[in-house]
Parts: sequence; structure tokens; C-alpha cells
Amino acid sequence: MRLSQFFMPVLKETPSGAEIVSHQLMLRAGLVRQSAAGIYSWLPLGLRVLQKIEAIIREEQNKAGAIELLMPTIQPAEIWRESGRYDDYGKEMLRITDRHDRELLYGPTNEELITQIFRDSVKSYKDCPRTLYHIQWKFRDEIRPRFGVMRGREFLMKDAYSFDLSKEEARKSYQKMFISYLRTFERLGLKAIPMQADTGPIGGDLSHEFIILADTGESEVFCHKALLEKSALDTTIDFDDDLSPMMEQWTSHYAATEEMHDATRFEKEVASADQISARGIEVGHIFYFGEKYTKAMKCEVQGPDGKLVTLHGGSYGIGVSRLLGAIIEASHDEDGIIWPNSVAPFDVGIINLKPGDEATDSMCQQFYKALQDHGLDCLLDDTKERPGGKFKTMDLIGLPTQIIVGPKGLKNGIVEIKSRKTGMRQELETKELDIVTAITALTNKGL
Ligand code: P5A
Repeated sequence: MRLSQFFMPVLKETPSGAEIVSHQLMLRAGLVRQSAAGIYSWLPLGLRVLQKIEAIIREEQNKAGAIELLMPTIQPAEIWRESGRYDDYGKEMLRITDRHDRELLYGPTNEELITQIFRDSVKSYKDCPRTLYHIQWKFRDEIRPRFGVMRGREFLMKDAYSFDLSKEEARKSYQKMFISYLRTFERLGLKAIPMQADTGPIGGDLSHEFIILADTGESEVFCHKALLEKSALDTTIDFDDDLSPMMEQWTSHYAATEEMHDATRFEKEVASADQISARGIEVGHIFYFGEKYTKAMKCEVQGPDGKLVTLHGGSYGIGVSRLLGAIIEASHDEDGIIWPNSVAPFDVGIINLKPGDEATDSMCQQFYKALQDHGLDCLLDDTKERPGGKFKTMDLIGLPTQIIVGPKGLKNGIVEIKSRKTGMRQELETKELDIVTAITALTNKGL
């Protein structure tokens, strides 16, 4: 993409009213614009990141055996009456009446709708277990939408729902999602800690929140330090294997959200040097709720013995749009965003220091083409802005690698490569012209 032809309205000043750094940077870097309180338009740069996050989530859901479908944003009120949640949900639910006076709502979550679909389509134990998911916009009329996309009213969620024949089987489905979440967040460049959590309006008796530690987080959390050093990507995982040993490794240390925190237990189980008490951002939340929805909505199948079995359910959410904010909170400096490679809107930014200079234009073009040919996405700054402004913008939008090309360097046969993360710069001779291989090597070395 050429910046001169792109749509990337960056702001020089920090907009007033944006309280936390991720919100400020999302506005300044031209990722989102507010349309109404807690409702955002996704500008091209922000949309690219959102789509990259979605792709990683989708890959990991599929690996764990979940199957994608797509449910609508608008749901009929009657299924929520069936489950008994229509009145409970209160003012957070956006209720709509259509021209025929039918009651509809903008879905805040989809337990009811998926249970209806499953109930009406699956009749036999042979079609269980199944975990179905979608990535769809939700609406919750939060009293205090704040911090930009972190607590929005309209927000994008990945929500999965499992249907099993027994509690025992349901626990296995829960474990698959639990491990899949650890892998997902790690691929997004985040250290997410699973913590015992409260089930709130979703219900049930087993639940974990996945928490990113950040000073600007909305909840207070408590855990053992060891959880910060673990990785779920170290080992290859077969989701058909028994996942209990791996679960055990992650759940044996103390980790709890404020609602579930037990100070006495914390003191007893964790040496004071290992205690972490911090603020956190909830990027995922999983629930096992058994027969809560399936019983009320008569979601049952015929078992092997011909008797009807009420299915056991769980639901599993990831805050897709919130993740942009969380990633930025976890990865930025005073100059701007530092995107992890896996979600960066472009892999490389090329800065043309003197558009119009023939040699410079031609070298930029060569890089641009060679990188694209190697499957790397490039943003080429070919605008007339002065160099200082270009450097600032490139740092602000946080692409992992920058290539700086100008007439002076070229006279000496040199371009500069800069890593956004480390700030390290390296000169590269233009005559060693397998330049992309050179960049790839440098990037892998963590330049
Ligand atoms: C699980 C999936 C549920 O709704 N039903 C379907 C269950 N869980 S949850 O915890 O309420 O939400 C799941 C995740 O969505 C994100 N989230 C939000 N993101 C932005 N703005 C909001 N107002 C908002 N509310 C929830 C969180 O990441 C949460 O973990």
C-alpha cells in the first residue's frame, strides 16, 4: 500500500477525553473513530489488525475442533423468555420493536440462539459432542462505556458453545477451549493468565477469566508469579489426547479475580516473594454451566439406550475488539504502538525520504515489490511530508520493521533498517541485492 493513496488519518495531538494510552494511540494512529458513546468505526489500519486477530483466533479454534458458523446480531425476544433471561438481563440489553410490533434485541451473547439451533437440528447422541463458534458483533448497553474499545457498547466477540452428553465429556470440551485460549493469546504476543472467576449473568459453577496484567486494567487480580513464565506453545498439542495433565499445570497455582479471591488461602499457598497482586484486563472468559440453558429450552437428544438425555453446555468468549486495546496497553512506548509481528497491520514500512528523486523512488519500488513477492505486507510512505514527520508517523503506527531510503545513503550504496521494538538500526548495502533475504534474516534475529 502506498501511503499517498491510503486512508490513514493520524492525529498529531492526543485527543482530549481519551483516558488510557491504548485509547489515545488508537485514535492518534487512525485505527478507530468514535461514532457514538462506546460505538466505533474501524478505519483501514484498525480493520487490518482486527482481521489478523480474527484469523489467529479462527485458526486456533479450528485446531481445537470447534466449527464455525455465523449467527445474526438481531435475535427474537421469545428465546430469551424461554431461558428465563429476558427480564434478568435488564437495561444492558438493547431491545428493539419492529414494524409489526415484534420484540427483538441486539444480541449481548448467544447461548439461547445456539441452543435453539442445536435443539432443532440434533436428535441423536451420535451427533455429540460438538463445539460451534462464531465471530460476531455484540451489543451491551453498558452504563459507563469507557477506555475506547476496551469497554464498548458494540464490540466484536468470538463466542463458542459446546454440547456434550455428560458432565465428564463437557469437562473435556472445556479443557480444549482452555488450552486453545492459552495458545491463541500467546500467538497474539500476550501473556494471558487463566484465573478462577465468577460466572455472573452467564451462570454455572466452573469458570476462568484470561487476564492480561496492566495498570489500566479494570479488575484487581491475584496470582502466583510462576504463571507469568509459562508457555503453551512449547509443546505440540493433540487435542484428542487427555489434556488433564496440562490443565493441572496451569490450574495448580493460585490465580483468582477479585470476586473469587481468598486472601487467607493466597497467604497460605503462595510465598510472599511469589505473590502478584495487580490490575488486569479480561480478554477471555469461559464457562461450564451444565444444563442451565438446555433444560429450560429442552435441548435433548436420544441416548444409546433410547432414553432422552439433556445436554451439558459451556460457552467460551474472547473479546476480539478489546484485544486491540489490550495488545497496545501491553506493547507501546512514548513514540507509539509496537505491534507484535503476528498482528501488525503491515509487516514493513518503507520510508522514502525524497519522493521525486529518481534513484530513491526506484530503490523504494524495488523493495516494495520484492517484499510483496515474498508475501510481506508493506506500507510505502511516498508522501511529501518532511522526514521528521515521516519518522514520527512510522513509529506511531508501530510496524515491526522500517526501511529508510534516501538519496544520501544511496550515494554510498546504503539503506537503513530499523526495528520498531528495539530501536536498533542497521545499515544494509544495496548491492547485496538479495535484500529481502537479508531483511528476513535480520528480523528473525530480532533486530
Ligand atoms: C462467553 C461467550 C460471555 O458473554 N457468552 C458467550 C459468554 N462471556 S463474557 O465474559 O461476558 O464476554 C466474553 C468476553 O467479551 C469481552 N467483552 C467486552 N469487550 C469489549 N467491550 C465490552 N463491553 C465487553 N464485554 C465483554 C471480554 O473480553 C469478555 O471476556
